[in-house]
Amino acid sequence: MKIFTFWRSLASFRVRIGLNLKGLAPEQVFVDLFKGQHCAPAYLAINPQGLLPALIEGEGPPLVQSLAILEYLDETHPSPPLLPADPRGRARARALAQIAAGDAHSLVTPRVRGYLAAEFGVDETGQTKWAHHWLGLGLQSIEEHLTRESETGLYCHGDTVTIADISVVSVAVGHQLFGGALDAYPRLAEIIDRCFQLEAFSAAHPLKQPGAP
Ligand SMILES: N[C@@H](CCC(=O)N[C@@H](CS)C(=O)NCC(=O)O)C(=O)O
Repeated sequence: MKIFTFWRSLASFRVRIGLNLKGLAPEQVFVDLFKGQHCAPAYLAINPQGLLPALIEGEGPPLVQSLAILEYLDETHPSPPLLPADPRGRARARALAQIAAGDAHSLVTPRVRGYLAAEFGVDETGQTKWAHHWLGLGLQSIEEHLTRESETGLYCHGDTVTIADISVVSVAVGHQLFGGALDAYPRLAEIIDRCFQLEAFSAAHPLKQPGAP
């Protein structure tokens, strides 16, 4: 198994957590987003979308999209499960994961910020403001779900880690990397702290990866 990853990639961070939880340690290939290596033909041959991460395992095309990869890992390595046992629970965990990974994270990736700069002249301060806005909106809606819904437990859904925690942690850390704080989201912050008590989460943190400042 081989993962294409980069320290600053939040989507790769999600997959690193999943791999750690499953006790898997694939070979890592580092693709430097800051040097544009994800746009080079060698990486586009792996993932035509030019986004990290990608996972190669066995036969078939590389696996892409962090949430799809996490679900693949969960199906192929069922213990510990990353999804609740019941359909309603799975829908809730997936929804929280998508608010974070889809609706929030997707709006602050390098290609989006690069387009804002190139097409609309948005400087770094403006880009950071943009990131705080969209990540903050995502975190705020997750906080509302966590506080209103009795399904929230020690973690985002019940008392065991699910893909919801993995996704929410990735976006909360992304917010911090943009200089944001989590004080406005106390329930979420408490769950993030609990997650980072687990080695699978703490070892996967972007700032602990090779190449991180
Ligand atoms: N929805 C995708 C997002 C993938 C993604 O945007 N990856 C970022 C790094 S976190 C990337 O490679 N960005 C390159 C760019 O924006 O140019 C996933 O969850 O895998």
